[in-house]
Order: sequence, then structure tokens, then C-alpha cells
Amino acid sequence: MDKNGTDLLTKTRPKVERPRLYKVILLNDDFTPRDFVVRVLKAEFRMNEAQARQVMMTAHQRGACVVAVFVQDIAETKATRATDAARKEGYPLLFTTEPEE
Ligand code: TYC
Repeated sequence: MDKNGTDLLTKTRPKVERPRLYKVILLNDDFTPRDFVVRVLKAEFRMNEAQARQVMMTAHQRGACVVAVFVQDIAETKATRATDAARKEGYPLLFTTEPEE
């Protein structure tokens, strides 16, 4: 027993778990101009021109692309801000989030 009355052999370590991470996903659509998608990626996800173009083209060709990974709160805020920026211009561009396995 230690001073807290806990059996030393069965005392448990406090468990510190890493927060679950969430992917921000860019979805393709037929209407949003490519250059606008690139502009939003650069503004909201701090990408350079080449990175933003690569991600945009992947979504364009495959239907979707993982943009980045964050803790849930940040992922949702960024996806919402990026989607709202498109809505403001009347485009259907959509960013979603989903937990990593
Ligand atoms: N498909 C759009 C076009 O041809 C461009 C686009 C790319 C839109 C990626 C959304 O996530 C997207 N104008």
C-alpha cells in the first residue's frame, strides 16, 4: 500500500490519449471554377499555388480529395469557413469532415 491506500502493484497510470484526428475533404462539383477552388484552398488551408492546384485537380478527377487533418474542432471550423466562402460567391463547393480510422 502507498500513502493513498493504493496497492502499489495495481496502481494505474493516468492514461493520456491522443485526440482523434479528422480529415477535411474537398468534394468535386460541376460548377465551381477551378481558380476559385485554388483560391479558397490557399486562403483557408495555407497552401501554396502548387499544392492547392494539386489538391483541386485530384478532387476534380477523382471526386474528392483529403485536404488536411486536424483535431475535430479545427477541422470543422475550417471546413465550414471554406464552404461559407464559396456560398458567399454563389458556388456549390463543399468541404466535409470525417474521422480518421
Ligand atoms: N469540377 C470543377 C470544374 O470543372 C472544378 C472543381 C474542382 C470544383 C475541384 C470542385 O473540389 C472541386 N469547374
